[in-house]
Amino acid sequence: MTTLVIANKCYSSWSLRPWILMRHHGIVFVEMLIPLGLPDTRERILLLSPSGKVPALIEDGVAVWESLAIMETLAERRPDLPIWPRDPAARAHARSIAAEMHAGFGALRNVLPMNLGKRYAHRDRGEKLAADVARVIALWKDTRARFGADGPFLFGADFTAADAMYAPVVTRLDTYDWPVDGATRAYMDAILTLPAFKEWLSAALRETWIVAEDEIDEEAIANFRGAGA
Ligand SMILES: N[C@@H](CCC(=O)N[C@@H](CS)C(=O)NCC(=O)O)C(=O)O
Repeated sequence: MTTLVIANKCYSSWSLRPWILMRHHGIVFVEMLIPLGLPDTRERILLLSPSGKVPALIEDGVAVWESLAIMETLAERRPDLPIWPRDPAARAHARSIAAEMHAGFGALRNVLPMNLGKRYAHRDRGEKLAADVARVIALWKDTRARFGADGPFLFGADFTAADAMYAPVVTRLDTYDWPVDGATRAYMDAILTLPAFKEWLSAALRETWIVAEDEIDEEAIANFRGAGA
């Protein structure tokens, strides 16, 4: 049996990464959602994930935590699926950009928390954030130019672990109305219209939990919660 432990779909960007990869590739799993910010949240997560963080994958009694480790384990156990690109140079590049996301982009993650329920007007939110966003957009363009000719994703036709790693960034640029060029928008739309993403979003918008630390102190220009998708 395969279980994926996740947190709130509206806010948990790390949970979205393996979830969308697994759903897109048709990996059958049981989803266990532990809401963030409740009195028993930490205790419940610790029963399943030694780090006290989600996501965690539990397969045949073995727990794997950290989103990147989960994706590597899924790829190793299901070599038939194109979780990483088949071509060695593309695969090395995919691993590098996935690790870059996993380890970095602190300003992007702190200043623009994932919040699928709201939309905010674009404004200047600091140089560090602007530098992180510029790097992400440059990295997407470079990857697509080198490896993405045969489809809409970073490595072309297949939605890979690298796309899954950056899916929450796509939502952030959308939520915070970041002005982007047409090619970047086309990549974002490929992610935002993916059936697996639409399924996650629809569930996120039906959630009723509010996680205060992921709600920025600013008037939203749209609130989608409660409406479904
Ligand atoms: N580096 C970890 C980050 C995981 C993480 O920070 N998860 C958050 C939810 S998005 C969490 O579990 N928080 C638990 C809590 O705040 O109690 C990964 O890649 O999985």
